[in-house]
Amino acid sequence: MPSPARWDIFCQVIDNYGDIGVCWRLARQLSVEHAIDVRLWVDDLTSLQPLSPDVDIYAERQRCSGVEVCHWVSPFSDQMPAEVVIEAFGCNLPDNYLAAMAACATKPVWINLEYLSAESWVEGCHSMASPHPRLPLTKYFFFPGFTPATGGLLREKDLFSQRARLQQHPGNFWHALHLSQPTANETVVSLFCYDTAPIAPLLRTWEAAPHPVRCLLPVGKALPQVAAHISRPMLVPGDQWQRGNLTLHILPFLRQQAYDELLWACDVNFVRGEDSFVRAQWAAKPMVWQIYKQEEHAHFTKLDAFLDRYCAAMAPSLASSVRTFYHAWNGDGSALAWDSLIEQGIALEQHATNWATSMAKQADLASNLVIFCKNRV
Ligand code: TRH
Repeated sequence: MPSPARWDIFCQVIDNYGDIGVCWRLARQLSVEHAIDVRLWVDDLTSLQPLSPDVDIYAERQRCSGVEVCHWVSPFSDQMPAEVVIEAFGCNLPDNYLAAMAACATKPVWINLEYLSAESWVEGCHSMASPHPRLPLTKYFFFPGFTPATGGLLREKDLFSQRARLQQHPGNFWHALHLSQPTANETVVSLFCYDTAPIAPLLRTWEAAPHPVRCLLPVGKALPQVAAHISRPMLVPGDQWQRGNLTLHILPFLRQQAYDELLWACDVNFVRGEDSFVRAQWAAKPMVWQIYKQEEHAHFTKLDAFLDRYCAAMAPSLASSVRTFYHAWNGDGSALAWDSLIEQGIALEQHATNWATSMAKQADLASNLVIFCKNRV
């Protein structure tokens, strides 16, 4: 049985960049690596444009990076459904599209792509079927995850070779950002976080750090707090500031591939949400994750589920430093023990490499999806 060649991905942007970040990455990979004809239906083109500046926010339909990007508007025009339909993160498909799916002689494979979690229940729910209550359609739940019993993680085929190329010759990267190449005694950190993070305590910690810290901050939610901390009315890309051992550089929001390069070029990456969190793991560098907040502190269970997996193979003192730092960063920042983390930098970096290598032994999410759908046609 040949693999289905036409896929529709539906993405509703709830907030921030994670929903579209995941869908855009998946769409491109399906097109480039699996020769699939992908239509990406997105309800908010302005969220996609920063990740991919060639996107025209006014175009109803356009081709970008091999993907047909379609503006998902309401009412939704009648469309011939694709062979595979991905509903990202439980966004509801338009009624007329669903009816058209039900009317197909060969029913499309219908997938609900879920959010990433390291919790163990994910394995039991991955690939579960849910028949539609009225229509002759079945939806399958597809869970990304960290074990072979899940859908895996998004990872492009040539990711590690691209990473190695940049790390061997980082000069062009720094030059493109109009920054000098870091010196050996500097710790270069990228910072991507929500405005709920204890940003001021972290900046104070770095100001008082025993070694120089160069913090690279792409514009975003953290900016007002950083500006307040350094008593500036506002900050824009290109701005630079220095106090104690901290030097801060404000970067523009980078297109998605360039953000990967930033992660590869830094010594430590502060990431958030879902997609940057996964990319930091593939960067194989020490990282700190700010999890997306959920009601009733449900995100702490998710955070600990990840830490349990991530820290399992660490020496106890390193595991304890990592856990303490993650909890402080996701809490009030009162125990941001940067020095103790960085003192174990070599072990932390080795661990990050081992983790990326072991995760990459599993099939990637796009390949898993392709096989899953092929088996259900
Ligand atoms: O933006 P996020 O916080 O996204 C989300 C959403 O809030 C979503 O609703 C929530 O459920 C989910 O998190 C868990 O973080 P995330 O997932 O890391 O997405 C950010 C994207 O932005 C990612 O694809 C990387 C990209 N990015 C760039 O392309 N350039 C940049 O300069 C930066 C800082 C990020």
